Amino acid sequence: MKIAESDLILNSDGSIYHLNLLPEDVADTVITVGDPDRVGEVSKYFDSIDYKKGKREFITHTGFVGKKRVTVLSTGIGTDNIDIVFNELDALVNVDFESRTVKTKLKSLNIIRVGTSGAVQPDVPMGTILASSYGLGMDALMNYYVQDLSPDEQSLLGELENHFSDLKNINPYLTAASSKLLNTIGKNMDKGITVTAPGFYAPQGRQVRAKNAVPNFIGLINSFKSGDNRITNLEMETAGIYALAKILGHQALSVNAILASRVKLEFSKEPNIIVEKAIKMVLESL
Ligand code: R1P
Repeated sequence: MKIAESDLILNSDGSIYHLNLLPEDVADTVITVGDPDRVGEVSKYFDSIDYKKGKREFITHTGFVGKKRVTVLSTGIGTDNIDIVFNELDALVNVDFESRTVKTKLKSLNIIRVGTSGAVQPDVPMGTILASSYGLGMDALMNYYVQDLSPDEQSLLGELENHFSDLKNINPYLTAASSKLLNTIGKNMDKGITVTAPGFYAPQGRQVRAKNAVPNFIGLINSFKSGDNRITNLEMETAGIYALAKILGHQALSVNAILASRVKLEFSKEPNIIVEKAIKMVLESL
């Protein structure tokens, strides 16, 4: 079936609408970062950079780490941006732009987020590099897609829904990490469920001036326990990344540089050093 020009928008040079990339610009291994300035912090470790492209907050560098071709791309903040980045990345590799049809042989990308995050457990200190075993979305993105859960995801989500039943008008969604990437890149990292919030302040339990509708949000999320599963950290992209990657047939892992302890009420004095550590751990494990 032909995909409409209004549904898959291409620029006049044939590149995809927001990412501004051509199909040949995407490597099979993609590192996503939130901050556009972090793209160069990753690609400075590349052995060579083939090109740099970008539009809006979506900056891309593609090059080589040893013999492996790697793309690093910034997503900006939030799952609304993840919707754009993941649909466009997938179209770049799995849609024939000439015929506007889905290719018969689909490609599965390895996608690794290197992002920042706050810990919600007292025994996860600042400086930890944590791989998300699951992404639990508190945002609305997955109300718009059909998701097919594994029995394991279904059962854990049921327990989480019970735990969060007092939260009104929130329809949480859950997706597991790629077990392949969790057991390789995430092998020597701490692990836990990552909560993806639809904002930075009250949606993550922060109180500045506006009054919070959910009292003791951090206590609510860090008190969930099911076997070895507990919620370890909060950020704004992982659940959307895991859910869309799975729907589209890609492997995804979210690696979190823990910059804050939300229980000890502290923020790191050396955030760049922690992010650097996460970048190096990921690049060395590719
Ligand atoms: C908020 O400051 C941003 O930082 C975290 C959150 O997920 C959100 O995007 O990740 P990044 O540092 O990767 O952007």
